[in-house]
Amino acid sequence: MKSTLILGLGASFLVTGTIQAQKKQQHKQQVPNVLFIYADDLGYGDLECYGAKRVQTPNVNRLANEGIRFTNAYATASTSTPSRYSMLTGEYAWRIPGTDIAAGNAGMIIRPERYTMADMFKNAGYTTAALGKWHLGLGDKAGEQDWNAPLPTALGDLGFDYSYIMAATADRVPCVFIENGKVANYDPSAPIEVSYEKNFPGEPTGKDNPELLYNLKPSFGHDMSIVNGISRIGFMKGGGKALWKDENIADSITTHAIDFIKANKDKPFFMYFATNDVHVPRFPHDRFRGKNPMGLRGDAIAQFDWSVGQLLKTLDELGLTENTLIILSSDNGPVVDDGYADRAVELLGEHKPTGPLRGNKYSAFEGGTRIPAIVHWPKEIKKASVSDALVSQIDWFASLAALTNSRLPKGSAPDSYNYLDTWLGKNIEDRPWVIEQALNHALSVRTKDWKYIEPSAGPALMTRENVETGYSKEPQLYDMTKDFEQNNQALQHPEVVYQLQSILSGVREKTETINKK
Ligand code: NG6
Ligand code: CA
Repeated sequence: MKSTLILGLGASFLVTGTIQAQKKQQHKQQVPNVLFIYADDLGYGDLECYGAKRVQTPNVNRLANEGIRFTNAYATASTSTPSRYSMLTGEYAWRIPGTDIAAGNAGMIIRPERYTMADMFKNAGYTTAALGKWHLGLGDKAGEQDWNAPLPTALGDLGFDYSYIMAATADRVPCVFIENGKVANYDPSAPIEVSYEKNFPGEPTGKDNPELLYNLKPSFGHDMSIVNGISRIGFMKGGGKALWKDENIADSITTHAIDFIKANKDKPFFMYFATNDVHVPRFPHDRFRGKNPMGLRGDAIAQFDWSVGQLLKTLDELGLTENTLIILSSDNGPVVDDGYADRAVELLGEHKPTGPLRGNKYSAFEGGTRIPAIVHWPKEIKKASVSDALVSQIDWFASLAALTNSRLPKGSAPDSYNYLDTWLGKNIEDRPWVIEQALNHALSVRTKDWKYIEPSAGPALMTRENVETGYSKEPQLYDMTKDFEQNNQALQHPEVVYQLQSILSGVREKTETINKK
């Protein structure tokens, strides 16, 4: 009797213990939502938490004040398409032809059979979404899309359950949002035609009809079809009600993102939230105008910060902030005049879009690829910090796969390594080297101490953009512990040049690997 009682008690303790353990386990396994906030052309010096003084970014400040702010974080390329390609596939874009700045009618650059970051999240049980700027092509074949029907290949084939995107950039046609592979708000009375070769008869262009440019005029290029009083790259016809108004782009993207978060609040979600800000044409909503001395470029930064704030507010209201991992970054460095007469150069004042870095968007220099990067996850990151660890966006794929306990199919994300602990501030382990790609495909290798830029052809200065490219026929070596790429040390340190060249050729040949899972 006694022994039965003890046995019985023991059993019930055991049962309670198991339930608790299960609950704990479930709790432990409650994976975070992952929200990527990916700005366009936002520079290392464009946010208050990175030293900007002439524009306020309170919402991004909050993320930095509660999370990890990185000072040595890199995009893989100094322009959008290769940078985004690499990030979403975990493979350097320069390995794959056809990954340079895409036209608005490019075919889908990441092919459906490719295992993407979105596939990884989907397989891990997440609901996935892409919002905003896409710039990685749509449909099967360049120039052959029928924009009046569902596209045969779109983001649904890349692991995204939901998408509300711009095909390319705001300065490229078609100027419509595409929702789940179809033009959003489609207007049957105004069928859409797109060409990057020739204009459609009778359609005005920025070049021939500058009087129709009531919102923004180009400073160079961007003189083809006119939509919303702004001329663009490429020709389009039709669109009617579906055409976007530039001043509402941030509102549209943000509203759709909020709707998605609300609809998926009870299950884990992955959202790729890629803003149009602060890319050209910069034409933010009226309510952001005139609050900073830098004109439209400053207003676009403020609008970006507002979008961040709206997402944070939504997460706060739904009680999701604690267990949402937010990664905020940019696809490449900044450029002040990127082809529209928006007075960004004249009104810049003391503001330094790249902070102390040399070069800009397009460059082999640091200004092209070193970007702001902030990681925020209250549940895991209890102490805010600034991390000087050397990190690259190429590693998000493998790092997030580790986070979600995902096993990646053989051959997928070949250039991505798991640096989750560095990203979460658990340590400050550097990547041994980071590879950066310039517009002309010149590659650089950055280690903690040095940066090597391989010789390449091309102008030292892009005159229209006023961008120092860093291209040179001579090998360049910079001591990153001393200054910001001012003194080429290649002749003084041939052994370092040799060492970095070997890393680069090893990465090219795929023989140089990082000894990490
Ligand atoms: C350039 C455009 C520039 C911008 C860039 C792509 C001209 C003269 N310049 O060719 O305005 O659109 O492409 O930027 O057309 S990115 O951030 O999407 O890579
Ligand atoms: Ca960009």
